[in-house]
Amino acid sequence: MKKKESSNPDNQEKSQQADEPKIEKNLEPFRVDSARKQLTTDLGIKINDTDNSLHAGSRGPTLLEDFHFREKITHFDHERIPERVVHARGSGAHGYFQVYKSMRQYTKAKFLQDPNKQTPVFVRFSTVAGSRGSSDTVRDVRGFATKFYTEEGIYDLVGNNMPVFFIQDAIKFPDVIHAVKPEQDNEIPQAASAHDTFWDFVVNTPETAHMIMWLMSDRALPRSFRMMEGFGVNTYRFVNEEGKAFFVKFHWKPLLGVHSLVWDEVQQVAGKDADFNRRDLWEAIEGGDYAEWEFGIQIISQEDEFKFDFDVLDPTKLWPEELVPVQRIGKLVLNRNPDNFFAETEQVAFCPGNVVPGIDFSNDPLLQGRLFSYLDTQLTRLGGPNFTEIPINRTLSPIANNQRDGMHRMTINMGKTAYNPNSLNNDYPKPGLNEKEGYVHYAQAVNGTTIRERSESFKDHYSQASLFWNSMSDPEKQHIIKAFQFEVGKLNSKETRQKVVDMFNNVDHELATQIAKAVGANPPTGKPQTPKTPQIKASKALSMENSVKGVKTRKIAVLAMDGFNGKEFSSVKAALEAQGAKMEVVSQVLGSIKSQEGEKMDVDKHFISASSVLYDAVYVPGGQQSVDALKKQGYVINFINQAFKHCKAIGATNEAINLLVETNIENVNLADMKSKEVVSDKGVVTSQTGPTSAFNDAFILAIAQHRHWIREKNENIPA
Ligand code: HDD
Repeated sequence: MKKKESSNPDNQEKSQQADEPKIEKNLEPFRVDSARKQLTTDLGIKINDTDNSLHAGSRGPTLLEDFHFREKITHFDHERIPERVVHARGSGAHGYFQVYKSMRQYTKAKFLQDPNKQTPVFVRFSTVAGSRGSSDTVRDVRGFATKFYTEEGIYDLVGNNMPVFFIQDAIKFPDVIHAVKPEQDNEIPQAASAHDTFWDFVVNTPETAHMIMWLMSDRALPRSFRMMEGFGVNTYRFVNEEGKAFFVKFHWKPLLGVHSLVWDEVQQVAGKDADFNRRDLWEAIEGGDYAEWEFGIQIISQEDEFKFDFDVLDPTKLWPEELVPVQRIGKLVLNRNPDNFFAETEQVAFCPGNVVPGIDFSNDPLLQGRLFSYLDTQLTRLGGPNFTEIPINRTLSPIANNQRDGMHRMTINMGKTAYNPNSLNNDYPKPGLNEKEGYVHYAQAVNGTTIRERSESFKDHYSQASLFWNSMSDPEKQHIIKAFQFEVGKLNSKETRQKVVDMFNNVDHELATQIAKAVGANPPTGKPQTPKTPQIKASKALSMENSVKGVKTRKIAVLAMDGFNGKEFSSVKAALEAQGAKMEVVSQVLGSIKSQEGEKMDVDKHFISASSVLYDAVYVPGGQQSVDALKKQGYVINFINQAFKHCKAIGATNEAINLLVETNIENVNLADMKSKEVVSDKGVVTSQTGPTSAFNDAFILAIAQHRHWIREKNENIPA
């Protein structure tokens, strides 16, 4: 049975238009729906009882001849495949990509030529260090891997949500991963970088400095995959029809802006909802709120290769957008959830080496090593060389070659020959049948002696780490300091703690001083390594404060009990939902509550299962009876305290203002709130007479701010 993009019928028309052309062609023959079918074995034998194995007498031994039992257990015993060695935990979705205008100036890649053409894609987001069952909200890099099913074959863009990487040469990848993964003696800690081996590696590997700054920033705690940037990280080449090449870096820019959670919050979310990011993506797509990004490219001509104060081949460096602007050239839309997690999200296999004509590699030594690793690891994970025949990995283009046999081979290759050159089959499949269409590697002049050596131009490890620091807003800087204080504070080795302080003194003296203060280390005394004079001092594009803001798809909890003011609730709900926000009614028990006007309203979550950390904002409608009941609940006081502590918008109307008085929120003008019509102070928005359009507008504006960091100046909230 064909499943629509979303199970919500309202979205189906939109989805069908958006989804052309599909990879249905690949997936449809394999979809099996068991509705109204009798249970059978894998061999098609109909089965009448799957609850009792075959015994010799109802209390006797089980008989080996019970083929249904044997098959069922055997299949179960072999259900697991090895999890990915990194990026084990992931979530995927289908969609399409569409270019805005032809990119023929830079590349001949066909999927980047025609603005009327939609190329199907499958995207997998992931964390890096944790196992498959680990929590979504951990401090980590996020993977952002896109498979384009182009007319010229599969193109994979295997990126992350941070534009740089820990190391410059792929040969160190096993080292950095062994260091960050749980320690080898006790396999502790899960999905966390806050432990001795990781930081031991860091202090011994100065090239990690820039990436560590990103990892300690809130970029490592995304609010949603839908609110995350993506970066190809490595430098690739575009090659146009004339054979001219350009260096290119790839970007994904989320239309909802880039937004993150806060550290205190993510630790709680990990327990309350380990699937927080996965659920967010799934529910958004099911509800018709498709996830959208613009595709960006940065181009440096080959003639300008040496014009910058960084080496364009160094993957620990970004290309500041102020120096090399990002051109937004197309759009990615994710509009369909997978039908089966294992068949699609788990079995999908990406490789940065999968490119189409018009896209080529640079000599970036990290990229070069990646070209080997992905295929290699997939041979083990997916059981041999035929994993490109697994439906999710199959190209939409015709395949003809002499590759044969192997585990799980599905294709029945016809004829006698499986070699070139051949006369028996007129040399088919013929290489170069159509010269124009074949992949031709860029004709790069290569010259050098065999040597294990890092280029001198790769040796400045601190300038861009400082650039990142200098580009942060004050709250972002404070979060980075706190992240270091937490991570380094977890280290058993005092020596490593000191080395972190000394190393990051090269990035910023104040940063290092603040780390030292919290972790029992000596203040940094060493002279910072003098970075080069940077071409720019700060980059606006690096701070999330400058990102797009809005309330679309934001989740707002409504705290209410019997006797709440139904009119007020309806007014706020209508205003917020008109902007695309989602509201959930949270009350003491599930079922329904009655408004003071006598109308029933369904409760979405009860106090036992809902938590402030799972929402973007909270609204409390008036209604004396409801507010009096809420006041008596420690849960409710804690909910509001936490929302306040995590700097989220809080709205209260009419009698509900008195509930705020019972909480520990501080430094907002409660006196004004009790006496004035509409007050909006540090993200707390109130209206004495119930919601008016002025209240609704102010509350929407407060939610759209994402967070009100100014409140962090006060840390005394007991939540
Ligand atoms: Fe990698 C998976 C991204 C460097 C080796 N990598 C993997 C995935 C992403 C990235 C998103 C998950 C794909 C999926 O969802 O299935 N990796 C990156 C980025 C890098 C990077 C952006 C730096 C630019 N990776 C990197 C290096 C190596 C690898 C230097 C090895 C030399 N990566 C792998 C791997 C994985 C992988 C071991 C594990 C599972 C897989 O490939 O299929 O081959």
